[in-house]
Amino acid sequence: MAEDDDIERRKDRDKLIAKKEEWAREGRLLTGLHADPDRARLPPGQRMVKDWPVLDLGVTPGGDLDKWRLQIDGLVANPVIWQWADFMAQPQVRIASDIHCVTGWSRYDNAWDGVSAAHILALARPAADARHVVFHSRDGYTTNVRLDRFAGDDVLIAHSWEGKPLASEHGGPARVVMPRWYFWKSAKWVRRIEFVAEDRPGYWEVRGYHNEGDPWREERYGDVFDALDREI
Ligand SMILES: Nc1nc2c(c(=O)[nH]1)N[C@H]1C(S)=C(S)[C@@H](COP(=O)(O)O)O[C@H]1N2
Ligand SMILES: [Mo]
Repeated sequence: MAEDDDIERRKDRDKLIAKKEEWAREGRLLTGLHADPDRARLPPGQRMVKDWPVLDLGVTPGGDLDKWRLQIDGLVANPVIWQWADFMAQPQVRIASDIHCVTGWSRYDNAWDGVSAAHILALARPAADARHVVFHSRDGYTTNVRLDRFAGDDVLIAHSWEGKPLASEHGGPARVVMPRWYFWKSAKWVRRIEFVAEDRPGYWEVRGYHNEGDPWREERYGDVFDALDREI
């Protein structure tokens, strides 16, 4: 029955979330080593994989391109709402980068196609008091990054991977890619990019993950567990 499936799925999801929170409390995978991203391609405590694992909250939003919108708003001079064709009509970039997931796997050499953060910033023009960015996704997920980090030259909203449309399980039709940070900062199924003055910790950031998420500094987990009580 569909309802039973729903309950099962919710149980699996709650179990996964509880497991990740437990790892955060235990400091799982922490080696205590800090590395230099310019020298060590593989961050401390990571292992390379060849496949591409799927990690999310167990909900895969539908990929109906007619209904797809990307809203870019908040503290910007020029708010934007793109339909799919508008998004695809923007200047396109191809960027290859590595993925580093906080659960311990890294995947090298992923070729992404999409619209660069630099283009989005030039178009939307964040106000002087905009300091942070919040990504909102179709599954209810959110994650936060600093504006100067969103402005990194390796950041894009990707619609393709290895020259093919991004699979829906990996965030297609379009997701954020911010490869310099643990992959939980790369919001799948992004629907809104909001520019804000004050930082606003996202889904995992209020559940024990680090607020910044630098893999080479092993910023896996934060230590603010009262944040769990905070609303998301
Ligand atoms: N919308 C959304 N984005 C998300 C997530 C999610 O649950 N929902 N999970 C994050 C986490 S924890 C990781 S590791 C990566 C996983 O991306 P992948 O499934 O394509 O490997 O997506 C990130 N972006
Ligand atoms: Mo993750």
